[in-house]
Amino acid sequence: MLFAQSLCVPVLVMASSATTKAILSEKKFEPVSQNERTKGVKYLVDGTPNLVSLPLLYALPSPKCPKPATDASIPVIDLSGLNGSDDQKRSLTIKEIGSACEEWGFFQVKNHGVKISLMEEMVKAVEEFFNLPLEEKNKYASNDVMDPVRYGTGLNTPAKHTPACCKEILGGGAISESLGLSKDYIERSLGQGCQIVANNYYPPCPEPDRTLGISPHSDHGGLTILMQNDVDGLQIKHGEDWVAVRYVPSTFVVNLGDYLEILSNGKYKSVEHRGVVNKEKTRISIAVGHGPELTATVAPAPPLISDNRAQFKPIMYKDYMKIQQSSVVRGKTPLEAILINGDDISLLSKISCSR
Ligand SMILES: O=C(O)CCC(=O)C(=O)O
Repeated sequence: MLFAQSLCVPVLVMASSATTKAILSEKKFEPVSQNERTKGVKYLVDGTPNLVSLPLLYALPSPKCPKPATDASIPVIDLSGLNGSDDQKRSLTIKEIGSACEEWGFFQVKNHGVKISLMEEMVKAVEEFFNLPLEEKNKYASNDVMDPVRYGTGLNTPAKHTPACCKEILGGGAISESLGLSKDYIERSLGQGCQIVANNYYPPCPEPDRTLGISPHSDHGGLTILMQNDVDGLQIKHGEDWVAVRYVPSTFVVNLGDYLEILSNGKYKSVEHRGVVNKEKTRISIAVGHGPELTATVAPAPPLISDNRAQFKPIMYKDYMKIQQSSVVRGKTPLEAILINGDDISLLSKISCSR
């Protein structure tokens, strides 16, 4: 089973910014203290049946509030084209994946081989977890990035192994081949691999336009595979626009992380994305990130460096993850920090290198 062996990292995410520039509506809401905040937004929403305004702690300054997203469709790719003996179909599918990686950094996959009933059970299990009493969930509370199971606000944790669906796309060689690399290049570079499962729960929000479920960020790993309940909320950066990714039943959303942007020497993009919330429905998403071993060196693949022009400095994956996971560093700043011609290399000096 694809996700059964994954270590589960329950994550309760709401706006990660605690900015206090906001106007409250007529019903004055009690200010939420940092201590209350650690109980999470579900606790807040469950305990306040008539919540009509957003607590200040969660409100973003207006330039950061989400504007309506552009409606465009990211490619939906039929993975059945990678199986079987039809070489033409296979190379067409690889081409489609390559174009999606280059143009969008995101795509959706259908006919991925994972049972729909299993996907539904996963979402249900996450919902059941979040419906547990706070004391139960708090047994998993931790701020240590390396803990195998963690519950809290905006967390990620590594575990070994690269499951089947990811192997189908990575190990099946489609992305390696689309880059002109040998079929097993990326799989070999991942070694034993490192997997992170983030289970996100976004309760309904009385003022969705004044906050975000999850702030803009790119992922640090190779590929992230995301499933969700039938509630929209994911948005991705495309050029200057935020584009809404519409829920397509039975599909996974796949996106490239920084590791693949670096390995491809910038040809493929690890695209910023964010989660918006809505007034009516709870949204659940399960993001499974796959990266290399923690001690792997992340660097452009030598066959993709022409004229000695590597775009990124090599860095140990573990160290990269540490910067990326820092709560103050958002968006694509961590990747920019290792750009060879980038302006800001100051972040690198802040990394405590564990070699
Ligand atoms: O909920 C989503 O759609 C996005 C989740 C995400 O980006 C993450 O967990 O890192």
